[in-house]
Amino acid sequence: MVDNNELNWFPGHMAKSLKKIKEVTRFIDFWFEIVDARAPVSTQAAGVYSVFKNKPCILVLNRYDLANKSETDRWANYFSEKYMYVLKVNSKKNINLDFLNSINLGNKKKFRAMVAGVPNVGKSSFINSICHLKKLKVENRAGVTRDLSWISFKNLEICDTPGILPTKLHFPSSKYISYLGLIKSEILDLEDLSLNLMSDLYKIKRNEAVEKLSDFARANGLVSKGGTLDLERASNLFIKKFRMGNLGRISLEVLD
Ligand SMILES: Nc1nc2c(ncn2[C@@H]2O[C@H](COP(=O)(O)OP(=O)(O)OP(=O)(O)O)[C@@H](O)[C@H]2O)c(=O)[nH]1
Ligand SMILES: [Mg+2]
Repeated sequence: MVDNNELNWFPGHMAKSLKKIKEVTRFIDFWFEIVDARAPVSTQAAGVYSVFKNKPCILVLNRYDLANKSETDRWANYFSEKYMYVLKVNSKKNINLDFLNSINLGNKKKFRAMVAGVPNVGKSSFINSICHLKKLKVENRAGVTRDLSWISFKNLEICDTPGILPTKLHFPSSKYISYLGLIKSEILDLEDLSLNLMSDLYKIKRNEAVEKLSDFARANGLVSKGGTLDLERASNLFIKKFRMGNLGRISLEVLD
């Protein structure tokens, strides 16, 4: 539900998955925390932190291809003190596992790792890309992976997990998670979301955003037979363009 800038989407499968993740953590050597490079703080998997206790963590700044380059470099530098390793990746392309050689993981011959993060952030894509296969189901909507599943590749056994959100998302994380499509779209008012997104991206007031959305509808031929502008379709298209990077490489969260 959307309420005073707070979002609440914690369906039963998330609670169940969190329990299962907790049961498996003692078997793993380290975990990958996947965040969206465009809002790396708001997309941290706050809800799952505690279950990993003190397990070493590699932070994955995913969708680097959609985020501002220099802002992401600054974030990587910022996080490098807090994490065992920080990766900037585009999980739609294959990723070389050589980075593991530069991390001190002890003398084990095989490692077990787990991937965790909020829904739709690219967890399954990341595993597919480091294992150079397309085994795990990937789709552009929140809630695709519903259970834990293990994949073996070289000296790594890696576990994919369903996306988990905190039980309550507060502002501004709720806003960024919505902009990025990391929550079930059915609970969002997309017209309102597109106007807020326009206000934020172009630093304009709400009434100016309403004008801009109308201009956008006109420019994209989104006019109904009677001649009225189809603002619903315009909102959907604007949000889609932003999420796919068609408006450029944009970071929502930047370091001061
Ligand atoms: N441009 C771009 N798209 C990505 C990247 N990583 C993932 N995607 C896309 O993001 C969408 C979601 O990817 P998934 O791997 O299914 O995300 P997930 O975190 O496993 O999602 P759930 O299982 O629903 O929690 C898909 O359309 C992917 O193609 C990336 O680095 N760059
Ligand atoms: Mg998945």
